Amino acid sequence: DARGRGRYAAAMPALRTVAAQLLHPEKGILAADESPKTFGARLAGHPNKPSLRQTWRHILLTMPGLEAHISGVILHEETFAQAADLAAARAAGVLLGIKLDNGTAPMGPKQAGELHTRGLEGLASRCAPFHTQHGAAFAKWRAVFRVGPHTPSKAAIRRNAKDLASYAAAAQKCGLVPIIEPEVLADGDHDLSRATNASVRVLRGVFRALKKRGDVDVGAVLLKAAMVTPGSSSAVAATPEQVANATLRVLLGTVPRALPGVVFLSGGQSEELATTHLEALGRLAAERRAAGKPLPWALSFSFGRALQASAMKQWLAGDVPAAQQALLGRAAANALAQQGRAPQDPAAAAAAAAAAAAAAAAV
Ligand code: 5MM
Repeated sequence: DARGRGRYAAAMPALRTVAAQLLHPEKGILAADESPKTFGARLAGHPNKPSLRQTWRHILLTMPGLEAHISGVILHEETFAQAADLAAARAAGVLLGIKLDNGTAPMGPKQAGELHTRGLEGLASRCAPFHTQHGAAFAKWRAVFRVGPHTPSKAAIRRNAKDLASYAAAAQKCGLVPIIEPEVLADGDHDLSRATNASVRVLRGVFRALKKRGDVDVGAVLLKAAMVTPGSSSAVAATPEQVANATLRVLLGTVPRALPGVVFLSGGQSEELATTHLEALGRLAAERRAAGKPLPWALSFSFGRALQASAMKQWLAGDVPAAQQALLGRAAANALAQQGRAPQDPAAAAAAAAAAAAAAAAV
């Protein structure tokens, strides 16, 4: 009813407060919004049944201790049918996010191989109930860009940037903090400088489109970005320091100071490598702070695969407590990494052990 619908809206803090909550210095965002197809690709041959996806999301949302290092969970629309699980996460203080994009489609013959993101049609009315009826606090929209000799093209950047900005405006009007995710893919054999160049062009386009609209509060938007790395099949590797330096240079040259935070996706990196890269970024941020030149925005993580991979493996092998410990362990390690602290630190190791013990005691 109308009173029920208004309840969450009235209880929900202002958008900038939600953004700050998501950017808690010791927490990050869990991306558990895989579409059914993507989820199937993670199942190592297990049949991709809705009940299986439901069980996994139940495990995630009701995990004891999740809130220690997870500020919010991004969910696919199908999980919003799991009212009790959503309520459990909310009660633990974990914010809920809704993936509002409807996946990608080809741009057209002139931009062969390039994609745009679907879902703008009817978005204004589609997004409202997630906030008013289900208590979602934030949203996500992902666009993808392939790096190649002629891509990302100007047309692909223009189209996706404009659509990301339209989505951001619609989400804020619905009472949701928009996470904009213009993902520069790691697929390919390009080097670090080509990745840098593509990332700069994409992010410039996105923030230009947001500015041009004029109706988006950038102070209540989060950027979900790929770390700037050589392509996953590149012959030349980069050190974590090179990745962190390139990533930070790109962000400093493109992201407005008013934006509260940048959260990184893992983009197919292993759990360990994603954490190592995040730690190098955290160290650079800490060095700048110590030198009196702090970054204008918070840095955090919004990993999908790099938080869930080991945990899913344990779950599929039938060991739910081990799955919980794996996920909480990754979250704890990344929470330290974003502050530039290594899990090998004695204090860090103690914190991770305590988290694992708490998880074991709770199951
Ligand atoms: C978790 O997967 C998200 C949804 O992907 P599809 O729409 O392709 O099913 C995806 O947007 C994800 O949040 C990001 O790619 C980050 O995940 P990774 O695994 O790269 O950290």
